Amino acid sequence: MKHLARGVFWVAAMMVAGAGVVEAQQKTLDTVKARGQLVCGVNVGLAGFSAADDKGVWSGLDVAYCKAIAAAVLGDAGKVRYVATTTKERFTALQSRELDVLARNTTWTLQRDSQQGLAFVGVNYYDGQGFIVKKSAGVKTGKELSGATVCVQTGTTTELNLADFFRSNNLQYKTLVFDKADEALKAYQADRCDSYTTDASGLYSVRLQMAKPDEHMVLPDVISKEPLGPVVRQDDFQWFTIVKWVHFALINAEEAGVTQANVDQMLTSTVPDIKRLLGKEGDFGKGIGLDNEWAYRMIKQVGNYAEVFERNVGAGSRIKIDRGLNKLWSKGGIQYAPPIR
Ligand SMILES: N[C@@H](CCC(=O)N[C@@H](CS)C(=O)NCC(=O)O)C(=O)O
Repeated sequence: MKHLARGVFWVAAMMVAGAGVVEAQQKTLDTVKARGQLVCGVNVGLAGFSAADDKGVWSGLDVAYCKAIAAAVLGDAGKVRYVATTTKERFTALQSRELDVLARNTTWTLQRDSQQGLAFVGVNYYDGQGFIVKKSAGVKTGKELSGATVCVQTGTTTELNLADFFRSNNLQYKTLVFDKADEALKAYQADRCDSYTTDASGLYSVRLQMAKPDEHMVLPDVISKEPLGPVVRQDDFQWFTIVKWVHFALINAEEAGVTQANVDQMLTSTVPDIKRLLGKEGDFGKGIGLDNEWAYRMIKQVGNYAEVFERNVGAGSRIKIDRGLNKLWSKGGIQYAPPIR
């Protein structure tokens, strides 16, 4: 009897808890829809990833993810409010619900994915940490930086990897730590440090902003894995799934050859993968609380992953980063998305 009573109590408690979970799960989608706008946390300014022009118009690979989510969820890639976040502020801004999603060159690590109430949805850019030095210093590899002073930004994986690299190679070094990237860069350019270190993508991006880019070089060493990707809160599984599948659909669209330019013709495609992607077969939006045209809208308004990459950081951009690891798995890279079915 006692067991039965305990069992009934347990089931009732689970139902209450369950109701709470359902409520929390739907909250972000409902909030975004009611607001009519997605609030997307981005970098304060990292050309190619997220930067605002003099008219306040944002662009970049991470910004394209904000737009893709808005197109999928609200039907309009323009319905985004961008919140510039520094490395230090980014996680608190998301935890305190100031943001719906953080799309900001942020490295997926175990600590961030578990102990901060946050969850990474995937990797929109596979990166690794590098060093930039003045060519005049004659340094050719990371190990030759023994005894160097390195400028680095606080609150980053960069700072931690730097310590690992020098310690594991038994090299002496000093750091100058800054709150903001531009302060660190200024110090490097003013010769207060011998090298500036961050994600390689960041180095290519900031090199272009330097007075004389040709006087600096990125060393060949890649000292860490920096899988960068969008982040949401852990307490909303539905929203997590939506943002995750926005990312997967961008990759699947590239794989299927569906582009911003041909997406309308593709609506009549007989290829099953394309039919499912564009909502012409099946009911795949339903499971994530959307309609079946969510991916069509996203591709129509933003493009597929290749287009987003090339336009912002690849061949069609000023930065001209090689796709490298970010090529599709079928083309020698590691970008891979589960199928829509
Ligand atoms: N991926 C690394 C580094 C990300 C990062 O914030 N990098 C710097 C340098 S590229 C940055 O974006 N700084 C902009 C700022 O906050 O001023 C991480 O997640 O910790």
